Amino acid sequence: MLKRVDSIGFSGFQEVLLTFSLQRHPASPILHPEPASSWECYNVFNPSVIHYNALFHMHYRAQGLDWVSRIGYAVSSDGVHWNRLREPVLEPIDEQESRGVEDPRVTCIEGTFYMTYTAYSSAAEGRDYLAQRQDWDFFHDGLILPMIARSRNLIDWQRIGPIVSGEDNKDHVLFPRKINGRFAALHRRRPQVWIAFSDDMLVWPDESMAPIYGPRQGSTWDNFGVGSNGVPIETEFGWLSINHGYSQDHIYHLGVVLLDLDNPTRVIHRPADPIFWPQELWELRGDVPMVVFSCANPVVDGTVYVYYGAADHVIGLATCRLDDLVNFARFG
Ligand code: BMA
Repeated sequence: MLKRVDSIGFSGFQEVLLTFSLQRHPASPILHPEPASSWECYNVFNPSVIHYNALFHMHYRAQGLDWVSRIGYAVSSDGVHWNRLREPVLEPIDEQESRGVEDPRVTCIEGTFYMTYTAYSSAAEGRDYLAQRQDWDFFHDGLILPMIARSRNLIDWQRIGPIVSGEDNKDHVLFPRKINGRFAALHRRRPQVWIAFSDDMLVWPDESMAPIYGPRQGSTWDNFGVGSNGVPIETEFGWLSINHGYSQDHIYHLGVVLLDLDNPTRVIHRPADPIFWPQELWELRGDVPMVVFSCANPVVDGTVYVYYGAADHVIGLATCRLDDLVNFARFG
């Protein structure tokens, strides 16, 4: 369906997409659990993918016999067919990660790769902290930390530390460049998506943090929870940020929001409708049903590749033209 809108200047009218949805790649799901592996035999999901040196590089969350999440690595020339390493590239190293390292999001900033990931702990103080929280509505019984690690080669990772600690915070993702001279990250401080800034990636002062947007009352799909997905895409019209949302039914949908380039706390536009939701059997059923959860949206030759965990069990790919997504983000 097309909508006519006034365009800026004297160029008259332009037609833009009013409704929009990502298109599943016919090869999806593109990555399955590996039955012969102890650490990735149950689930592979929620991958990061970047396009670097003409190759697609995937870091994905995997669970095997011990149900602890680890991060595996795979590489591809076409973004569809993958060769994976036999061993994980990131595994828990201490108590604060004892239940797993989850949901990687990788970006390259000034020649260094950075991965944000969630550390999941079974620490007693975490349980105490959560037990005090009357509004804690989820299944976690441990403490989570929004971590950052860095790498020169995408394989060896050194931990930098968390953006914040002692709170329910995750879905953090770095912008691909500094904004006004500082590193910038989106993160989820329930129930809203926030921004944070840092001079050195180590310290993210609380004074620099600000809420941007949250669940929408009246919405049928994101009135209960929201969070950011992959690395924001820089466009001439603003930062295009794909996000996820759900309502009480816990069906995950993907949406999009356009943020101001210089001041990303300012929402330029946030279309009311989602751009993707579970429909295929392997999205509707799995380890956690009715979930499409994305941590990656690399743009290659004008196409946005949205990689996502489906039902926390396999990895799917859906695509669109960047121009179409930008139009939807501006006018949808
Ligand atoms: C979120 C995250 C994701 C997961 C999703 C659905 O809270 O933990 O890792 O895919 O729930 O289970």
